[in-house]
Amino acid sequence: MNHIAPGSGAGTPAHGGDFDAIVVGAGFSGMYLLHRLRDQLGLSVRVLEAADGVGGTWHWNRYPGARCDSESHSYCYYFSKDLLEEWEWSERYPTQPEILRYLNHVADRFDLRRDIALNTRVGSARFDEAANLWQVTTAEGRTLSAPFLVTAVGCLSAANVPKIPGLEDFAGQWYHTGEWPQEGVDFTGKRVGQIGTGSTGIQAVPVIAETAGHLWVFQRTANYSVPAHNAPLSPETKRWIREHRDEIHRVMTSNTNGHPFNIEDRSALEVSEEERQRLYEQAWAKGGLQFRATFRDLLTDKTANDTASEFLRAKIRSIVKDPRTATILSNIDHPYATKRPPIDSGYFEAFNRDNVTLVDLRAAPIERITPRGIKTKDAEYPLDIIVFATGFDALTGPLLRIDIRGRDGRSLREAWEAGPVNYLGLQVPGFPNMFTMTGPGSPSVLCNMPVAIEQHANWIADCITRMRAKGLKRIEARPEAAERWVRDVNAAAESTLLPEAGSSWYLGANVPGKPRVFMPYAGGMAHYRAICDEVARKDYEGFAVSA
Ligand code: N01
Repeated sequence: MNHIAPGSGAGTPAHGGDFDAIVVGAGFSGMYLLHRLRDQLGLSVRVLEAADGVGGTWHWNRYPGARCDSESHSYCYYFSKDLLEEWEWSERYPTQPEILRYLNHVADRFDLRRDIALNTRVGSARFDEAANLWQVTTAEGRTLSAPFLVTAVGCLSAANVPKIPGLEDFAGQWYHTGEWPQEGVDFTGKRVGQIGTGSTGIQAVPVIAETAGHLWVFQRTANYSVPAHNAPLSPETKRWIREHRDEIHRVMTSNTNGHPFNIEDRSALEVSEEERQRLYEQAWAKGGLQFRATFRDLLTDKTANDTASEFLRAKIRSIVKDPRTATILSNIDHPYATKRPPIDSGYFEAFNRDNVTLVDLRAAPIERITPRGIKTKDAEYPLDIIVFATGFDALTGPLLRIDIRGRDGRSLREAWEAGPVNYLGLQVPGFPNMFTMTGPGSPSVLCNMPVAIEQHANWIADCITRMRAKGLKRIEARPEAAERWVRDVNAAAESTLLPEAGSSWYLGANVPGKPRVFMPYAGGMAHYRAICDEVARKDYEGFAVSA
């Protein structure tokens, strides 16, 4: 079946476009939005997906050790009770293959595939003002149209391969973790160099080390990590989760970060040193992202944060046996959790293996890649495989690699030259009827993603429903509302310690030339949800809605 063909099963819509809505991306966001718009609103929808399968992030990120940092019972859709009942997660933190199986199950269960065009990369999208239609053109040059365009392109989907001179001459193989080959990579006995020690690199190191002949980890910025303590879910835990679903969902949708735990309402500075250490030890033993919920002020008070940062540095020094390696790993230049905090399964322990060596790029930066390997200021490391765990052009990257043009042909790239101007992270002035799911200006990556995704999809679907009920055809963020929102996004970030991590991808600092703007909304998911609901209740205040 030609999934790209207009109007399959729905007839030609009255507005003259091929579909009522075009959605870009078939990950968590695009799939749920398709279900909402098609099955609950009765719209004709086409989802365009560059990959040869559904799953978005989880289709591409197949690197060794890839698993989610959100606990499995919270990293899933909650919109369908039946779906919740019939799917059982096997481990505390789900692996990439298990999440991908889940998303494929969702695609089948809700019969989504018939409206998803795979292997279809969107090259450009242009708003035709006279027709009130988005004209979306694929990389192969086919054009489809619809009054509504929704980008569900993910926050971390544009791989960032640093431009290190000489890569093209490297005689071995190289891979970026976010574009991992489906057939996998055999590291057995190989000399492997991994660049990058973010969440991804920290997951990959212990697994690559198991089979590699030798693994050199090239570290530019040292990072904190808390053990995941991953384990199979026991029958009792599974039962507990089943019996407490409503409560879990209530917690996830009423707190700051969308996780199934609340931040403790106590300051790190109001307890004794002994009590603080006891609480940190307890949190360390429990493991996971919950560590940062030990005290309410870890992200707002530097002195409070110092207590956590120092606890974690001491843990690194206690795990890593070689004192020099321990020093380099624990010499961390930013407060804990101001960069996305990783969780791990044996990361620091891996440096106690004979076949793992840490390379300190602060002391001797990479100069170039040679045909044989990586050359730093001090030495050349001969390698068979280079793994780039170097992150993404986050949040704006996936949108800007599409040539999106709004009214008067103005490009999104131009509109965002100084940073991602938007209103509620949902719309950009000058780009009518285009919604951005979990993009800059929304809690997105600061939240457990499925929670942020369901909130955005529901808000967008409700908005379209109300517009149709009133015979309204166009919605566009007002420039002054966007200006205010950008100020609010900046103020929210500045009321935390988050901007203190100078090289963070939250700030776009990891991509040379990218404007330095704190991109996600740090005011908390529950607060953000309340703002979005209030805007809708006030007849979409801040948007120009017209017939
Ligand atoms: O990417 P990152 P990531 N030379 O940008 C280094 C999500 N995620 O893929 O810090 C040398 O965090 C860079 O060094 P520095 C999660 O939200 C989720 O690890 O820039 N090094 C850094 O060490 C996460 O935050 C899960 O100095 C270079 C690393 O590469 C986000 O994805 C799992 C370099 C990049 O770290 C991104 O994580 C994994 C260069 N030229 C990831 N360029 C879940 O569990 C970059 N680096 C859901």
